[in-house]
Amino acid sequence: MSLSAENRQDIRHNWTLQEAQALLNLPFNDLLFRAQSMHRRYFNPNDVQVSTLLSIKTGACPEDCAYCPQSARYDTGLEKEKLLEVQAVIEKAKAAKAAGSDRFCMGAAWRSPRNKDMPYVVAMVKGVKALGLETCMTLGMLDEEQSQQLAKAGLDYYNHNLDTSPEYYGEIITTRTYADRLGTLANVRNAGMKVCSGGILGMGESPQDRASLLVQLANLPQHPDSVPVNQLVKVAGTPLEAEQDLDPIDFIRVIAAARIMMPASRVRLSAGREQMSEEMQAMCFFAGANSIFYGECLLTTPNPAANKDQALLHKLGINRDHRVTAAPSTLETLLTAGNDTEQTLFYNAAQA
Ligand code: SAM
Ligand code: DTB
Ligand code: SF4
Repeated sequence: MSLSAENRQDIRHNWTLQEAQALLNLPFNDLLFRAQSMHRRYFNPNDVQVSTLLSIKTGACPEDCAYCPQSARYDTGLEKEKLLEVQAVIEKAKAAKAAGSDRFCMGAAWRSPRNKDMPYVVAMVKGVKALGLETCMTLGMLDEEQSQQLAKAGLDYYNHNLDTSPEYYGEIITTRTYADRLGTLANVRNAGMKVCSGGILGMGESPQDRASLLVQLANLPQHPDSVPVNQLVKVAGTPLEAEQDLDPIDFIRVIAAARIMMPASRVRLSAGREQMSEEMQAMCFFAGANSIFYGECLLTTPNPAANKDQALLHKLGINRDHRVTAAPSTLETLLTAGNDTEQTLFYNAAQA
């Protein structure tokens, strides 16, 4: 069987809950072996993609997401900030580029952007892109027109997480529905932007909920180009402040299953790294995580210091991937068309 034919079979959109559960329940070594083998067919196993996050509008959000320090409904002591000036955002992006980031992600504590906010966020996208950085935004729900506006401005990625399974969702958020989230993802995709969508683990969900979230993500019309897997950052004042810790082994299992179910997507070891040991992060990279947030702050909570991350990556022999790679959505199109050019886009472990 040719490499392209094998790869075609890897990319599936018909995952069942039983299959996802069976993956998560494999003996740990079997699961990690399968995940690492899949990883090597699509990516250089020693590369991670590095993004920097900036909160462009902080706190006072009307939504009730139970995990979130930025909801106006919970007293988390967070100092709110209105939308930053465009130039201030561009300065932060310059610093991120100088520190070696490939992608600059801008997040706003909004339910959705108001139309009067759009010219400012459009200017931010244009300004950051002009620096030669990939751009990503997460601004809440988007309608078709807002998605078109951002795509036209040159926004590369839009982050909008499904967060958890459809079954557990109502325990976590009541102010927007799962269908709303899927609608935003469709608008983003239809406007031609790359989709970044994942979830949060450790919110009291069951193993079945974790499998069900993975099935939702993998069965989207196209796999998200990036899949952030966040570990809940427990913030005092939020309803989930005292949630029980998730077993690190169960977290790593989800990373591995995500790699197997969405082979060509970047799986991001996202929030929660500050609370993880180096060994746990190393296992996540082995399981197929190949993207991280870099820099001392996520949106409002701490992330490992840059020098600590540099030391960890150095110890593991992991390089930052500075190539702007073809999006998996493009790869999928090529594969479906049976076009041979994918040979040049894949990292071939056999020739490494
Ligand atoms: N307001 C927009 C929205 O919710 O779509 C964008 C910003 S919101 C902070 C982006 C994502 O951050 C959420 O969907 C959630 O997955 C993640 N997040 C927020 N608080 C978190 C926490 N305490 N721990 C882990 N992830 C968190
Ligand atoms: C995502 O999945 N994780 C990032 C990003 N998308 C925007 C956000 C994590 C936020 C963690 C809590 C905070 O710092 O406020
Ligand atoms: Fe608002 Fe986003 Fe936080 Fe939910 S996750 S409360 S929408 S900032």
